[in-house]
Amino acid sequence: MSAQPQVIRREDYTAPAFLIDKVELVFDLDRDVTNVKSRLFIIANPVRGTGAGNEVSFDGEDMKLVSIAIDDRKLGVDEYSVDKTGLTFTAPGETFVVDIETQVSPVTNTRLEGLYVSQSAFCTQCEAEGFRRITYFPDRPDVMATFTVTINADKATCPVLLSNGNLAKSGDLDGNRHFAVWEDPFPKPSYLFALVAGDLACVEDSFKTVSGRDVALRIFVEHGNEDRCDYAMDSLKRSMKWDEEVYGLEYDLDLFNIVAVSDFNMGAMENKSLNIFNAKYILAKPDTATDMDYELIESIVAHEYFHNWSGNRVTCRDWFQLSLKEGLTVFRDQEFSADQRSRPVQRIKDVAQLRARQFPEDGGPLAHPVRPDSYMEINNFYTATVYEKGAELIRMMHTLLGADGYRKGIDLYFDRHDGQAVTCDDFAKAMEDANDVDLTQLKRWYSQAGTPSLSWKGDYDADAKQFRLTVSQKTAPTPGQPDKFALHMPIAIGLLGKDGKELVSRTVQLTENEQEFVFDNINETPVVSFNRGFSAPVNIATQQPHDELVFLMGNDSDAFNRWESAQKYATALMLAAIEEFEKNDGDADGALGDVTDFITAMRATLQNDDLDKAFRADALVLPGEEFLSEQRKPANPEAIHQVRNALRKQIGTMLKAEFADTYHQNVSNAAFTPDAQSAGQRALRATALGYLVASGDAQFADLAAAQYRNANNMTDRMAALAVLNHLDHPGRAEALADFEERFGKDTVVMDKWFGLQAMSSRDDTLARVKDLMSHPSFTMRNPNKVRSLIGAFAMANPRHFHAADGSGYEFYTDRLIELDDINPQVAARLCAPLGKWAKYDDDRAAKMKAALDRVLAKPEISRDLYEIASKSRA
Ligand code: 0A1
Ligand code: ZN
Repeated sequence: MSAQPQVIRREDYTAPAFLIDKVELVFDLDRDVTNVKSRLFIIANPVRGTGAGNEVSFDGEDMKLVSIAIDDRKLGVDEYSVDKTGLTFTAPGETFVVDIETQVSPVTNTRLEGLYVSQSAFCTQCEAEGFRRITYFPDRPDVMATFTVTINADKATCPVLLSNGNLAKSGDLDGNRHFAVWEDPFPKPSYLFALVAGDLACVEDSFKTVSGRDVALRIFVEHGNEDRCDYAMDSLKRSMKWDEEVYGLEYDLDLFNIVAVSDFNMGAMENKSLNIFNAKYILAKPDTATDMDYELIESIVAHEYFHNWSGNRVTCRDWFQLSLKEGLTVFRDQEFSADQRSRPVQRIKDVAQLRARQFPEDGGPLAHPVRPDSYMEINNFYTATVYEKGAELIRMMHTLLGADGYRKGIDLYFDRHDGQAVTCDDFAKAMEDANDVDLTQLKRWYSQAGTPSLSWKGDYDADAKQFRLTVSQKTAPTPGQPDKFALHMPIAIGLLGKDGKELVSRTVQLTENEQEFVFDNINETPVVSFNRGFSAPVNIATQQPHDELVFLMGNDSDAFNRWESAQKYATALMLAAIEEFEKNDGDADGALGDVTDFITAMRATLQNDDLDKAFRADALVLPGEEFLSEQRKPANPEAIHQVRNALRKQIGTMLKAEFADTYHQNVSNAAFTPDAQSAGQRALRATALGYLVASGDAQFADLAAAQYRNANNMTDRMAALAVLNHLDHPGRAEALADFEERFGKDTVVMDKWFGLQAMSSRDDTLARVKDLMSHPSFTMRNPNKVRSLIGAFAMANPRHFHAADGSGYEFYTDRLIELDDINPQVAARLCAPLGKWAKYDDDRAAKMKAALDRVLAKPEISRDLYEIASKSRA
């Protein structure tokens, strides 16, 4: 990068000057030089009044222009201009045909945007702006066209040729080549274009839609992985059915293809009728995938499928509207999972994820609204804010309008906008019009960044039998937004009597900075269960007394708040102890003091057979080190690590007998099934094992080693290895060696092995991570490998990443600089942890800032990494 990248602003949006009716593409596939011919049927955009003499401007990067012709006349070099970002020429009229021939090099494409090679197959990734790396084109989502795609390729290495839509024709060509022609009848933006060609195995099934059409379902994987597609296929069929039942949305083509590839920047991609997946979110069988993997597969398969309507049939006008499709689709996949599994457990997971990923983003230098106002590189805005906070916004609309009102709004949205590229305002307008409501204030969630903090105070008037609840909200300034407005948020409230009976369950609408809510006919001082189900995505500043938290842990009818009360209690204990630890110079046990009451409450949860096992497993997990760091300023990673471990040790010691019972009672001899109930049983047993080992009693480390050896599924195997991972026990080395031997050839499974070692709290971790970089299975070119070894070290090993001598930062910075030349998108995503410098002590902050300076000084830094590093440094 030479000059500073240009900032793109939402307010500068203008409609495209020219539209494209039809695109015809012909690919001559070759690993080194692929030839792409593109024929574009262009029409002036009536809203712009363009025509002859106006400039036509196409995006294009990193390719060779072979020729351009207009209406079958080849242009001379003085009739167009081409530079590093695109191609311009003058329109001959209001409608015309352009032929463009380009050449690209798939095998050297390490950015994995555009057309590239993964293992031996060709594949594409075009969201957000990858299509411009294939051919010159108005690469923006509000230009929608029908595509006809011809693929010519070598028959032996590419027997499978796929693109969007329906297969129209196929046949042989000279020179051992063959071709296929695909036609997609639905107009789509270029970001939804996809092509795959390679020697892939296919697993087939079918689905009958509600109106009786048969849809062929195919999953393409590398040969040898055919037996790992069952769960993805089953998830796909359940998603199709759920969308018909809950949203009234039916699939619209006769074919739905999924391809799993090993090299992929993100989780998966919703290309029309040809979803491309990171293989890790498709492949699963009991001895290679954990329960968590199964869960993720189910939700990501659903997410991509749901995009067929929320994203593809109705898409985004511009990339500032990204949450229009992503927030809505995340909400849809969360609700799907809640319906397939346990609703409270799903909500707990979603909230834990929001807190771990989105809240820190919203409170740091990269904070941005759900609908951002500007960007340098759009790839940097596929964030937890756009996705997960965006989903919370939709969830609040759902809460406000009720299930029926929400559905009316959804129906109107799809009726009104089918086939269009629209905005978040259009979505909200459909919700308003269908329900005759005004969502002006709720819409502020689209534009205002930062996590609101709520405080509340209860006041009981025994004479009037009235309970008054005063609630106030405040949002701290974020970069570029010093002043904040009051937001509208639904707050679900429960009031409980002393005997645990629910006196009131009501959702109030908070719209003011401070507001009072009055509850009548209350006969006793109630205990407040606030923000049930996390009805608003906020922080709660008010600390409830410990005895009330214990009461809620045992009595709240809202399962989410039972969990939440345990988290709050544990957080309060640990934060107090961390402060004490810093004063008493490192005695974590002394700092914790007497934690018997808390542990007694944990015992009650553990032994409450009325609660499902998955819930109990979650409720027994202490808030993580990253979460605790967020609550402390400066955060002391060593203190946090020691205190949390000390509390785990005390829980393990005090509840040793109970955990041992739980462990032994939950052995299952049945064959592995991935259903939620069996998974819950395994999770509870794993939690018990974790605490038993944390007690420090050596027999339990032996137990973990035995569990590893005897495991007949990956979930139990990983649970054992996860606890052994931090120990000096000989079982650790044995298990790691065994794992490598068993799964060494399996790239998806080996990611777990790399990740574990990067997350170990052992003293030799950094040295080990450095060694592992030269392991034959490791490569900086594979994003999964980079994330599991390098990313996990920074994001899931605060103790070593933040080592006081700066060794963690130094190692990490070297990797970011190295990676930027290979894959800028992934490098930029990994840069965020260095941006948290303001949370740490002066010494660490100085080292982190120096690391960012070093990143910024890199010659030829990418736009992606520059944006994140410069904003983080500010
Ligand atoms: N739209 C996809 C995610 C995705 C986004 C960007 C990508 O490359 C920059 C790739 C995939 C989804 O939400 O699943
Ligand atoms: Zn998505």
